Amino acid sequence: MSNYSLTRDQKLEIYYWMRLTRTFDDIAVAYWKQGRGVGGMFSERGHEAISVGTGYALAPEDVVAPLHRDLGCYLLRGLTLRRVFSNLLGRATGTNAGRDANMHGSGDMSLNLVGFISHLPQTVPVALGVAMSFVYRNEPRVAMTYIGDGSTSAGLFHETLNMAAVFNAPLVLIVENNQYAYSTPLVQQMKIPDIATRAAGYGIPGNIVEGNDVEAVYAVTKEAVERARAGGGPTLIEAKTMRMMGHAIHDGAEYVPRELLAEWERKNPVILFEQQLLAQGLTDQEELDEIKHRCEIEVTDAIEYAEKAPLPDPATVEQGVYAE
Ligand SMILES: Cc1ncc(C[n+]2csc(CCOP(=O)(O)OP(=O)(O)O)c2C)c(N)n1
Ligand SMILES: [Mg+2]
Repeated sequence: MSNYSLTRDQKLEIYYWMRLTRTFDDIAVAYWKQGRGVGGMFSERGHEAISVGTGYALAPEDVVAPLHRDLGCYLLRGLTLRRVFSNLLGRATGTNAGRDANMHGSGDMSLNLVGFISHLPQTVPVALGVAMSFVYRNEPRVAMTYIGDGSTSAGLFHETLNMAAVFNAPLVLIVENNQYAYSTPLVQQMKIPDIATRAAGYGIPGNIVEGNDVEAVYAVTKEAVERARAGGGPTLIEAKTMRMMGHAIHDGAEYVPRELLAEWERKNPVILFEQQLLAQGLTDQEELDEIKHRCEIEVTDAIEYAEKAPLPDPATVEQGVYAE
């Protein structure tokens, strides 16, 4: 365990981002199940400790490229719920102005947030490019990105990690091992139980962390980020969790054993953190309930805003298109 400790205010801030993410997720899933959604919707249920704990370890000047289950990271970097829900409803006020009613492309470089590239794992070489730009400019900044367990089987993951290692790039790569890639369980994907062991093949540190424990996720990430910033090179962190719903909203995940889900529901990262905060004597149920209530108000506001927002003007269809 590292020496990076968090203050009470920081812990409550982390709790707020996790709770906001979960509230958003719960309401958005219900919204889609009522047939009111547009396009696709990925649930990040179960990933809250990873997206928030890792994102919180970055400095504002660092650059992060989150994926489809990292809503918490987008939000804590400053992407507003209004813009996120607008995007999910394909509105002009969304992050990609209605080009993709999903999280794809939902970045904002003014927030040092690279938009999610749908093609997996293309975000990894992009993040390496960002990290190398910091080396060339001699800036003490770090790039961080994510990859799913399934996507680590793609060649690009290996090529990029090797290059990052050789160039000593300030890159932190978070493997979100949620045990499934669509309907493919990890055991059908690789013969090793721990993806982090692959880091040794490139000569870089590979850490394993309990992905539902936000304080542990924060500590291991913060250590990797500060090592990268100090010129210590890249780190791979495997955060173990469970995808608690289907791949996306259309997928009922009937192929996932119910006992496995029940086992991981007992390790619900948001509830686990609540219990830790209470046990540490840092808060009481009343304050936690107040935060929950605030999150519900914010999500409701975002939905109302997005529903009233305009659809994109067809005349703008060529904006942002660079190919001929
Ligand atoms: C190159 C490419 N092939 C296929 C897909 C379709 N696809 C989207 S997510 C996904 C599964 C990814 O699994 P994993 O990497 O474990 O991430 P998770 O969704 O579990 O977080 C697939 C096959 C894609 N986006 N890109
Ligand atoms: Mg997966």
